[in-house]
Order: sequence, then C-alpha cells, then structure tokens
Amino acid sequence: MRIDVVSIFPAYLEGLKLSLIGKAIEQGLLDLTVHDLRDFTFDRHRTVDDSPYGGGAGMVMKAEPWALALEHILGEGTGEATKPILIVPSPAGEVFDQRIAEELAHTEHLTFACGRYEGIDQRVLDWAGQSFEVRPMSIGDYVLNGGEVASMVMIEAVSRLIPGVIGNPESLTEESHEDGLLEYPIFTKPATWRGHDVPEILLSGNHAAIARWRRDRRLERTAEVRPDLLTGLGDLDARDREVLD
Ligand code: 6GU
Repeated sequence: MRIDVVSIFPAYLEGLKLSLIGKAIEQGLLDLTVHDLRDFTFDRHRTVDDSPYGGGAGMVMKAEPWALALEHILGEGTGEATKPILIVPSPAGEVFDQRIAEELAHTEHLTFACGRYEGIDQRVLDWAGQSFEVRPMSIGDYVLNGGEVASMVMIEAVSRLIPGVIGNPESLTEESHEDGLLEYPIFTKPATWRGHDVPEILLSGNHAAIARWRRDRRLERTAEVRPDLLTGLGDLDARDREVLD
C-alpha cells in the first residue's frame, strides 16, 4: 500500500516510522511518504494561509500550494488500477471507525491532506474530486489543532490491517471493535499480585468454560461502557441475553 501525507509539520509524522509501522515500511509492505506543503510555495515567506472571505476568526489554507502538492503526488503515480483516496481530516467529516479502517486497508493508495488553522479552501476538495475519491474524515467528537494527529491515528489503524504487518493475524480477530464487542479483561503471572487474584476459571484449563467466561465479560463491559454498540449486534444466543439482563 502507498500512503502520502501532506502537512506543514512533517516532523509530526516521524513517529509513524517507529515500531510496527516502521517495520512494515522497511519490509516494503507500506510505502509512506511525508510531503512538506511549504515546498509547494514560491514566495519568500512560504505562505500557506490567508484570511477568510466573508470574514470570521482565524486563517484559511490557500488553494494553490495544495493543488501543486497533490499534483506532485499524482505525478509520482505508479500505474495504479484504482482512483487514489484523499482523506481530509476534519471534525466535520464522516466518523472514522474499524469498518472504515478495514475498507481503507484494501485500497492501493491513500493520501492524507493535513489542514491547520480553520481548514483548507473548499475549492481544493472540489477540484481534487477529478483525480481522487475525496473523503473528509473525523476521528471523534472533539477538536484538534490540525489533521496531523488524526492522520497518524487513521494510518496506524489502517496499516496494522495490511496482511503481514501484524505477526500473528489471530491477534487481530479478538480485539475490541472487530466483532462489535469490547475486549475481555486479561491477566498474566503471578496468579496473586498485591492481594488481587486472577479469576480462578482462567487457571482451570477448561477452554470451553474460559471462552464462555470471556464472552460474558465482553458482553458486560460493552453493556456498561458502550451500550450503543449492543444495538448493532446480530446473533445473540440465549446465554448472551441472560448475561445482558
Ligand atoms: Cl480529523 N481533525 C481535527 N482538526 N479535529 C478533529 C478531527 C480531525 N477529528 C476529531 N477532531
């Protein structure tokens, strides 16, 4: 998978080169390039912003540097079969979730346009629609100072789903949000720690009973902290309903 990121703070994205994502880049599973938007300006001050038409607080990112940066990315194209996706991080976007992460993990080329200030001139998004599938995307209902951290969140969530990035693919299937339930609590040695015991069933070796115990805990935890997730669940068995009642 190819991922391009455009930002006025390319140093923010350096963190992606650490750990698992960094290893995926080294292994050639992920081709990540970070571009400095200011490299696509030509004035002495490398200006990327200006005041908003119609008035109002804050500044708006000018269109032309964005167009040049995106054209540069398209020009580095490697005969892609599908239209690249342009993700525009914005609190006004569609809310990113695990389903969207999985959808994006199956695509060839993602570009992230990290806005700062009040955002990017709307005409960039309209114009980019000729060459990209444009998707404004939010990571949740709160406000960040710019798209960099949101892009990192989305890139990490997507790239760990690329086959080969996570060593043991089974660790992907038992996670929160994979099947609509939150995770069960986990424990490791010692069996007693500062007066707190590991639940006895986990020491029993009874795999069926452990699986049922874990599912019960997942149902309980989800009902308690994220009841909204339960409405989207399909097939609950009689025992599931008993736990939830
Ligand atoms: Cl994607 N960007 C910004 N600036 N704020 C956000 C966000 C994105 N998602 C939630 N808040």
